[in-house]
Formats: sequence, C-alpha cells, structure tokens
Amino acid sequence: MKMLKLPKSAEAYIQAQRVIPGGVNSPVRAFQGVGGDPVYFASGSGARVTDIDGQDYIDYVGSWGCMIHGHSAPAISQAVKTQAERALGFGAPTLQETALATRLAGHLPGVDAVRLVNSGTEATMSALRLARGFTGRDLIVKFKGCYHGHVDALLLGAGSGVLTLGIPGSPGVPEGVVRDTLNLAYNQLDEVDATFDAHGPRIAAVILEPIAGNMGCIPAQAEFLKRLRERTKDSGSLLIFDEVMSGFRVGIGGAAAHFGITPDLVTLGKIIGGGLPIGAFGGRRDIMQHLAPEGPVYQAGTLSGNPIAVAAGLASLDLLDTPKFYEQLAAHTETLATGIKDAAASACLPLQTNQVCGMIGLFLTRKSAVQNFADATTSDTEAYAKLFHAMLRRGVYLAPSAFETMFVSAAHDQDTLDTTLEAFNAAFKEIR
Ligand code: KE4
Repeated sequence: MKMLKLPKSAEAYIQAQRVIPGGVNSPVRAFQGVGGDPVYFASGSGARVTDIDGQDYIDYVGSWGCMIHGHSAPAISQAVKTQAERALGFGAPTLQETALATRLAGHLPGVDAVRLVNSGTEATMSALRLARGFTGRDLIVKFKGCYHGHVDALLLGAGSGVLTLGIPGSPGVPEGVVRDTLNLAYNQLDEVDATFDAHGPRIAAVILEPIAGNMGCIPAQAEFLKRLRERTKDSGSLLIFDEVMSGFRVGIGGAAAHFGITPDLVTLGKIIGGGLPIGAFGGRRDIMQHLAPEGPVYQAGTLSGNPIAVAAGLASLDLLDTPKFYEQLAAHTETLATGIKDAAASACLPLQTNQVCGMIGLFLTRKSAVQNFADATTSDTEAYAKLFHAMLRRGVYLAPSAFETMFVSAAHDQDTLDTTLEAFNAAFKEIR
C-alpha cells in the first residue's frame, strides 16, 4: 500500500516530540488552540514566511510582534552580521548597551534608566521584585486576561498560552507565591476602587498590559488607566505598564504616550531586539537606583545586553524613528481591519474587532464590544480554529489561538493586504 507522504512539517513534528516536550519550545506554537500539527518554518522575507515544504504564507504572527519591519529586514540582518564578525558577547559592558538604554529612555515617558534582560518574562519578573523592594510591600495587582510571561506570581488567569490551554494558573506554582497576587477585571473601575479601598497601603504595584494583546487585542479605556494612575499615586504603589508587546508598536512612545499616562516602571521586549532574544525594564531614577549593584534589589543575567541582540535592537529602532512609519502602519492596520469586518459581514458571520496601530484583535462573537477577559471568552474558538485553517490553506498564517493578536508590519504593503482580504472573504464564506 502506497504510504501517504506526510508533509515535512508533520514528519518534523513527530521527530520533535521525541526530544522536546509537546514538540515545541513554547506551548502556543503546538496548535492546541486550533488543532492540527504546527507548521515548521525555514525562512522569512518581508511579510512572508516559507515552511519546510516550500509553502509561502503571509505572516501575521511575526514572531509574536517582534517583526514590525517584516522578516530579515536588510538593515537588521546587516547589523547582526557586522556585530557577529566582531564578537558574539563578553559578559562585560559595551558601548552599544548604553546606546540602546539611552534610546529607550529618550523615547519612553517617565523612563530615566533602563536595565536590559533576555526576555519579556525576565523583565516583568524583575520589575515586580524591584517594585516590592522599593515599596517594602508584597501585594501585586494584575488583570484577568493579561499575560506577563511565565512569572510564578503572575501565572493565574493569564492570557496567551495559559488562557489558550485553559490552565487558570499552573501546577508547580506554590500557593504562597500567588497568595499576594490579586486578579481583577480589566477595564472595570469598581474592582480597582474596592481593592485600593481595602488594601491600598499594602499594594506594591499594579501591572497591566495598557493595550492587551494576550486575550485578543483589547486596549485599556482611558478612564481605567487614569483611575489606576490616581489610585497608585495616592497609595504609594507603583504603576507598571507591561509594554513587551505594545512598546514601539503603537507608537515611538508606546502606549504610555498613546494614552498620555506615565507609569512608574515599564517592561519591554520583542521589537527592541529586532527579533533577537531581549527584554528590558525601566522607569524613574529613584526606583531604578534600588537595583544592584547601585542598590539592594538583586537582578542579573549572563547574556543581558548581548551585543548581537542590542545591535539588532538599535537597527530596529533606527527604522522606526521616521515620521511616516507609524502613520503608514496605522493606515494599513485600518485598511485591513475594515476589510476583515466587511468580509465577515458579507458572509453574515458575527465578528467584533479591536485595533490599534499595528495590532488587530478578531473575536468571533455576537457581543457588541469586547472590552475585557469575560467578553473575549465569548469568542467561538471552534469557529476560529476553522478560520485559522481555512486561511492557512490560502497562504495566510494567523495566530494559532483565538486569544492572540494579528500583527501588521511595515512590510505588509497594499498588495499583501489585498491578497489577505481575498483570503478572508473566501474563508469566511467557507466556515459560515
Ligand atoms: P517572553 O518571555 O515570551 O519574551 O515575554 C513574555 C510576555 C510578557 N508580556 C507580554 C505583554 C507578552 O505579550 C509576553 C509574551 N507574548 C506571547 C505572545 N502572546 C509570547 C508567545 C509565546 O508565549 O510563545
């Protein structure tokens, strides 16, 4: 009997599962949110990626938001090559680290000093420790549906992988570690007021995604952020904006500038490394100076400030720092979001979308608005899974989970958007 020739990705997945848990190095990649086997990619250029079977896709994951300039942007690749020929790393200070920290502080409201780390998780974990060390308090407030990496203290009711896998927290996180974490409803003022009325003087910090991207894309409401800023200031708690995803995506000053609200600390990742492993956290000098070796709060990292990642990050920021960049990205985001809504409407499919520059959230729900985790979970995840595969077959790679965000890059030009919208029109009609 002629054996059915499996696509190379399917073969690769079988091999990977022998030596990597679940065959992947990050859970969301395993397609458990949409079914089927993950696609293995071999190369990327601009808005497109190519899998190991030679199939091309228009990519709306972009390494989860890192590739705002598209894949293999020449200036970033060249910066990496040049640095790699000099040295891969020292575990000692380099001029480039100071240059990147200076650039970040120069663009981000309220940031006087920055510490570079290696991932978004490291950034949020370190920012929490710094906030607790600076205030001498233990309580942390987070919001349902916001994901801040796999930090023990924040892995409860998180978005992204945890939400997709339906694990409200995770085994292995000791009760004592989450005892001091409060998990409130996003965009809702009553729980914020009640929590600060009851616990204000004990709260070290509030951490949130000011533009959530891990329960689908849900921007905070201005009134909600304003209240958080007021209540944290009044109670001596710190406000931490987790901008690992939104930083340098929605604008050169991030969500803080977008909303005109200055946090006490901000966490960063993804775009500031041009796609290479990086994270950072920064904020007011009087807070940051509590970090070792200047202060008592310990934080460290062998590869923190690695020159290759920093070179890629500097090149990425150079490409962003032009007046037209965000204007063009916002215009393309608007074109795409509008086209997707029109396509769903013509297929008589219930669809809500949220969007900010460079980010689109798709919610297959009849709700008139999606403003928090409870709204987001009314999304029809089975319908999303069908949409995902209908689009994949048409050469468009969406996030393999209903609770992620579509990322638009500078490389998604009008032709790319037109091709994408043709695929959405056909896919919506197929799945209705
Ligand atoms: P990393 O440790 O994955 O670099 O960053 C964690 C993190 C922190 N904060 C926010 C707002 C984030 O979005 C993330 C990571 N984002 C997910 C995408 N939804 C990463 C994808 C994955 O987990 O594989």
